[in-house]
Amino acid sequence: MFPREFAWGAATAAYQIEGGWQADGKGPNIWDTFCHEKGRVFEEHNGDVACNSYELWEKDLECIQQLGLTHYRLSLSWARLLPDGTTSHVNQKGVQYYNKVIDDLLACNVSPMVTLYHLDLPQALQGQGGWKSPDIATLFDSYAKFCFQTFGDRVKLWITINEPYVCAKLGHEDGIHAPGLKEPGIAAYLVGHNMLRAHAMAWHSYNSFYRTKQKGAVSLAFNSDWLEPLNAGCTEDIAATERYFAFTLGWFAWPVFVTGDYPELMRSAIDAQSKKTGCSGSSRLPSFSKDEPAILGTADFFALNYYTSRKVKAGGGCGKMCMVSDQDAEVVLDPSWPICGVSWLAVVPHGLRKLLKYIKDTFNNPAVYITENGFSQVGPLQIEDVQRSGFYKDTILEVAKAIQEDEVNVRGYFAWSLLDNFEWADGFSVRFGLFHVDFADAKRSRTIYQSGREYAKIISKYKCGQSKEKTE
Ligand code: GBH
Repeated sequence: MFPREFAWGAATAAYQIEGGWQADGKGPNIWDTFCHEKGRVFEEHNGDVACNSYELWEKDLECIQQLGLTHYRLSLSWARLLPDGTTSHVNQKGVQYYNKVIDDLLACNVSPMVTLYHLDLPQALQGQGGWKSPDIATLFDSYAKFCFQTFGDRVKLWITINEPYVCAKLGHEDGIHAPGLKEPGIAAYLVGHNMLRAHAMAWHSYNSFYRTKQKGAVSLAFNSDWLEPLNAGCTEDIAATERYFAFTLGWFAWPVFVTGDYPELMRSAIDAQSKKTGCSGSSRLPSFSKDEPAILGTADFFALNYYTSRKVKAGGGCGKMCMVSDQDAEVVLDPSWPICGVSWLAVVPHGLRKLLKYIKDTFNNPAVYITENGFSQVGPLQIEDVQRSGFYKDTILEVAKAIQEDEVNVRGYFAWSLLDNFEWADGFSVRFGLFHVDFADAKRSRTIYQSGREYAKIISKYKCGQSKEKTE
């Protein structure tokens, strides 16, 4: 049912779990700063301690083993390794921490997938303009080379940047993520552009200097919803859906997988809008320079974070869950797709299968890792989280169908998340873990949810292609 080498994983991110925000020479990052400002995050929560994985890594490893994972996706804290963001000073304590994590995983037969950047820019680099500054690309490239050099003998799966869309839009347009900028229609495009440049440089560095020896694979992780026109027969809704795809997944996946440049729909809309509103004739969407490393072909696999599905309706302007002002489409929630947990997450397992097929057809049948997928609980805590258990069962069945019936080349599935953790602007009020974490307890004790037991069952059933149907 699943290929023999299929990766069964769970994912986390440094700022969301580690804590130790000032431990052993770590530098501050933009989430440290953001959370310490009043009114940014739910009830002024912060990641100062979080799950305290910086001190409690061994507890995380026990959770990983209890689930029977073959892979674990973690992210590195840039400022823990390079406190001011540059390689002029390396924090050896940070190197030791990640060395131990990686070595412990391998000793337990678990392969690490390592993300270099999951929203936590060193504060010192934000002071120099952060992702809005073109210089960030070479700074990121140096950091990436440092990581390949230091950990690449053991890490074979790399994600450069997690969800450039989220960083660009939520951090620089909506201001609900760090660094909290609200510069609609301008900053997000600049940031997205520099993230693509940074990613491409890092991929080329790996390709030129490390690939032959280390034999790993490098990509970047896109977030995408599955999108359908509200009225299947309505041409305007169909066009609005295409625009919506272009302005979200296409914004980043098109340059990397299809043309080396932005989707035409995005380019033409932003160019036209820029002209109309002044901007001295130049487009708010930057152009790639021919003198820099090419963007096209800079992904060795397709990494997808999937959470939810949406119906799209034409011409509504922009709602809360919609892209930059240039996009012009309205998203509606289909009442048959229930919202559970957080307000943005309609639970639609079959949307994942459809999205996988769309990716196969649109991006030339790449190898795909589902690098995040999950569903949260809010409010009264349920350790016996029946609904979430069912969600994992249903979703993994959809992945199986995508592989078997649609012949999508899916290589792995990572549940978000191993642990309840710091859920960005929602603080600790939203729980995505397979393990419950008691944030009132100094020991941050971890307890498996029913959904965690369910996932462990699924893994043991399918691991190593040993499903009963196939082997007997
Ligand atoms: C992932 O993003 C992140 O990679 C991960 O760190 C995070 O913990 C996980 O999701 C769960 O949230 O509030 O209406 O503006 C998923 C993509 C895009 C989903 C932005 C939430 C916010 C919608 N996210 N979206 S709204």
